[in-house]
Amino acid sequence: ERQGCQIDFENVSFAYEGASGDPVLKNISFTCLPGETIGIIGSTGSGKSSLVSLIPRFYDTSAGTIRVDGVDIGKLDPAKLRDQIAIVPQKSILFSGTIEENLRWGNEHAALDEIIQAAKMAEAHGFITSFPEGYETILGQRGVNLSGGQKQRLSIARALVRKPDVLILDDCTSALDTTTETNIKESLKSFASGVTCLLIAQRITSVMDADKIIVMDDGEIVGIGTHETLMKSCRVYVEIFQS
Ligand code: DUT
Repeated sequence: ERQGCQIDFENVSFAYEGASGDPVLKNISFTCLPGETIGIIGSTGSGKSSLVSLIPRFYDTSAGTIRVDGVDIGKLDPAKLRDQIAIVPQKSILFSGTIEENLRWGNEHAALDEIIQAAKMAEAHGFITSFPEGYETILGQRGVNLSGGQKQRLSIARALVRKPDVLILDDCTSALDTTTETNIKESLKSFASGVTCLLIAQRITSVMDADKIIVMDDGEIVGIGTHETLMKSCRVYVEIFQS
């Protein structure tokens, strides 16, 4: 059974190579317990994507330490680390090929029923089976064109097929209506009892029921807590709520 990983950030700072001026992340510290869902919210450019990109070591920190299950990720094999972590990026990356091939990408050995189960959790099974060719439907230039929300659901399904210990959703529900988003989050809860989940979002409603929410502003954490706590204590959070 999956447990999910614990993730610790300790005084992490980060600047993109060659960039001048202030670092993109300043003195970031937080703990995400195994199986927790953490929401991350903040204005555009506040550093949300940069923060999560450090976890699979797409970039290395400039200062501070990130630990996965207590081990400094600087000491872990990046390939092994990336095997445990699935990131669904802001812009879904699908290729010309069948839906099944797209969903299998990153886990070539997945059985078809695992793929279908993942697609069901991501609210994609319905529209997939509405195509005459179903999972054999070809995407891309000579195939069907999907809506932005359908692409997002396939990207989420692809990540679930990999059965990660850590699932990172980077603002990838923005094109979904709130009902679809809520349904996905509900099914993730059963799946996610064993997965640590980081959920970047623009809308407060997307993160409201997370175990805790991190509020980012200009590369810094300006609040961590539940929705109720932040509504009472975090000016930036209330501003986002009211906008
Ligand atoms: N940045 C770079 N190089 C990159 C990516 C980002 O210099 O390859 C800068 C842009 C911005 C800061 O880092 O000033 C933080 O960007 P990030 O994408 O992490 O912010 P965000 O909170 O995820 O913004 P958004 O909500 O628009 O995705």
